[in-house]
Amino acid sequence: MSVPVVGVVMGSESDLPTMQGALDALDEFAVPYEVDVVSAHRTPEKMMRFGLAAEERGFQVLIAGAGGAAHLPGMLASLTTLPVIGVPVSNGPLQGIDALLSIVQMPKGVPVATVAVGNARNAGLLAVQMLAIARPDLREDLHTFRKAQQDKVAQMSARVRSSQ
Ligand code: RP5
Repeated sequence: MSVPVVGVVMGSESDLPTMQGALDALDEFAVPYEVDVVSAHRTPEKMMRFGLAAEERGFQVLIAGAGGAAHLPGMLASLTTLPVIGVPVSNGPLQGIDALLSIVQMPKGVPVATVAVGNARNAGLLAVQMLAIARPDLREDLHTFRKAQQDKVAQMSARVRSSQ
């Protein structure tokens, strides 16, 4: 078993369908991760334990998804110097805008990276890019991934142009 290098946490099991995008991206690049439910307001002691132990446990990046007031990414960032990527989860009447503003408006001194509402896939990809700083094999895989995206758009372009 590989040692997890990315810790993926979310405030509730109800966040999992959204956060699956991050897990899928990490799987695609064969990046080992650990996933858990850690709630900032319902299990604050577990959040403290997780955040404080994250570095010595070998994680290199944390991804934290939460909806509503979304304290989890910022609170975890306050407990570790590891980079934390927050995923605003759309949950409730404000459709994720509440979570987005809560995460992106982190006061100065403790940064939190933020992706678009519900875009956990980008959180996974950003984590891979962070790891690739020290992993030439991952960087190569990222170049291959980007090339595949370009090829898909080239195919779209050809289809659209030939349909007119
Ligand atoms: C937040 O409250 C969670 O991140 C979730 O997005 C939201 C609702 O949680 P549940 O009521 O579905 O458990 O803490």
